Amino acid sequence: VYKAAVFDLDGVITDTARFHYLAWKKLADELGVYFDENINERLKGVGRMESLEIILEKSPRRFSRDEKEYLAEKKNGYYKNMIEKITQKDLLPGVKELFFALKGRGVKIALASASRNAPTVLKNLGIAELFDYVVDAGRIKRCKPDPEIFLVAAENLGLKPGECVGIEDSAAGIEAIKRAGMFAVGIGDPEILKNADMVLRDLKNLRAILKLFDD
Ligand code: G16
Ligand code: MG
Repeated sequence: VYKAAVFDLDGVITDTARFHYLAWKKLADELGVYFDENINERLKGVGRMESLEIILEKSPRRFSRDEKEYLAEKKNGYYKNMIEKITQKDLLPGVKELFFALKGRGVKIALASASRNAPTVLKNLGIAELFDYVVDAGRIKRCKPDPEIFLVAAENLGLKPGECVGIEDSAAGIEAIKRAGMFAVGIGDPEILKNADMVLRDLKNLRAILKLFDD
């Protein structure tokens, strides 16, 4: 029987991908580098610097380490301005209901997001206090699909990975959950999330998820 739910942020709890896209797009336009929604798909769940590397693949110019740091910081500034406007209304359907149902069952809730801005986003969504543990993305060395972030979440909850359910919207995230040894719930397209143990369109299907914690 599972004792904790470990959530991804972007694409599961709220749609910050839209803001990441707009912030990267603004930077890419300034650099005169081609960037579109398809390239953006590759950035999901991937860290800030790794994302910048993917964007710069389309540039003929080479950038020094310092220039890259500067560009990543610039994008983060745009992103931070955008997430200031996030409120409760930006919670994806079913999230709040699921959190309260989990709390009612004594199930622990953790966050495994690659975003260093995750604490600000949780605060603005009004759900920060519902988490038992939020992984500090700045301390994670290897990004998803590496299992590190999920293993750190389990360890800090004082649980074995096998006692946790991981919830993700990206293929890399599902791979990370499986490699950590957790039960993987995919949210979104069953085709993209075929390695998950269970796939749901969204979190509105409370019963399917809660069943994992009731049995
Ligand atoms: C999120 C996004 C990624 C983003 C990463 C780092 O991961 O999906 O696109 O690059 O965080 O974000 P930041 O620049 O704010 O540190 P996740 O794990 O929440 O899906
Ligand atoms: Mg995600």
